[in-house]
Amino acid sequence: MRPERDLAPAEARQADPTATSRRGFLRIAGLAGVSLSLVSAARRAEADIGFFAKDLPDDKLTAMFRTILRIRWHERTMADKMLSDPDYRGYNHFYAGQEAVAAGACAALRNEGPFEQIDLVYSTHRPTGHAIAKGVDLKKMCAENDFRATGLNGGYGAQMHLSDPAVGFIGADGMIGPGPVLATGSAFAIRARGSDQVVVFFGGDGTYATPHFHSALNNARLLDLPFIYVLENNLYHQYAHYSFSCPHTDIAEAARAYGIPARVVDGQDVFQVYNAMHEAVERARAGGGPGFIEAKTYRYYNHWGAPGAKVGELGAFGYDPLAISSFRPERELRSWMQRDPVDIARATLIDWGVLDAARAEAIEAEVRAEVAEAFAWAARQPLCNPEDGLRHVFAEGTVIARQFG
Ligand SMILES: Cc1ncc(C[n+]2csc(CCOP(=O)(O)OP(=O)(O)O)c2C)c(N)n1
Repeated sequence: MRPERDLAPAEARQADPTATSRRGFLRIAGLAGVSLSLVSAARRAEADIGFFAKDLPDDKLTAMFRTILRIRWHERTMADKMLSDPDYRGYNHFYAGQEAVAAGACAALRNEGPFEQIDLVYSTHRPTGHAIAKGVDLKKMCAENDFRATGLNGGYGAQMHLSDPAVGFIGADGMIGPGPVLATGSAFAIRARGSDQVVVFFGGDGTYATPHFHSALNNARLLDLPFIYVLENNLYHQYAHYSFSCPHTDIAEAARAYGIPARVVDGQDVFQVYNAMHEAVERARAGGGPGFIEAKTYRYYNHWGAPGAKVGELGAFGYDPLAISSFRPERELRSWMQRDPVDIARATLIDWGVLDAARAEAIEAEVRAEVAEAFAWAARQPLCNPEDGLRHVFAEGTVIARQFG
């Protein structure tokens, strides 16, 4: 039996004592709504999605746990490097806290095989978790993030432009908006070719207020594309609560308005994410059109970089009314950390008899060693050549426009 878990961070339901302004009030109202919706949405999800994860073999379930850990230790190691190693060039929009979304969603995809058969993922400015879950080479990703010539993209792209088509990770994208339009175009091409691949776009709550969100969903439904929008609602876009730009408590409501089947899931529980994703992938692959999954989640670090973080510690804290790191109450962060995706996955697998505590600990030690080795390998690689930076930006040679050729 799965353990009964407290699905909502209790403190998130309490009023923020520092907030007296109208904006503060709106934020409290939004938080309260989100927490309540988290409870009801999670229960609804387990009740009617179908519980596909329970039928998976042990090694597949364990692989999801391992993916979460790989993302987590990549994040923590990178944060430590940024804070303590003056020779490290890498930067990150940290994904820690959201690991279960990438791990659960990508576990339901086809990730191995020829490019014409694997499922495709379009990512965001916060891509490292999606990349790891889709199966990019960890060493080459670490090298890319540190601008090394042997990195995934020759060291010219770094974190916000990671891409590895070999595993269907079409790539990160620093622009908020266009991603789902590109992904629906890709889904259109796939359907035109008669392939049964599906295309997934990961986007944040901040994508709701862009025209691309609505255009992509409209076209996906209109053309019944094999397209799945995984919306990671981590409550904030950059430094603003999503209630400032979205009238819905569940952004999934907007997808339903376009006629797209939409689920709201607890994004801290990898198996709930997997269940919803499995359902959407099966439907899209069979020609049943698009799907939308809103995963309620939270990020443990600041929007960008590691301000407020300390070496060896998870998360970024500190309340300074004048600093940009004060965009959210510290107690809110701490209450979300009590429902950590690593802890939830581990506890569930132990409860199901898939792992015991010793095996879970051994897996974590293996992952930590693997991540440490990836960063050490990357640090030994040659740097990319800054003079070549523009080489891959413009077409070289003569280009003849088709209509004149
Ligand atoms: C077109 C565009 N406008 C503004 C920005 C600056 N920007 C970077 S991240 C971000 C908010 C993203 O929020 P969300 O999609 O919720 O993702 P999160 O950062 O919360 O994971 C903004 C506005 C941008 N990258 N692109």
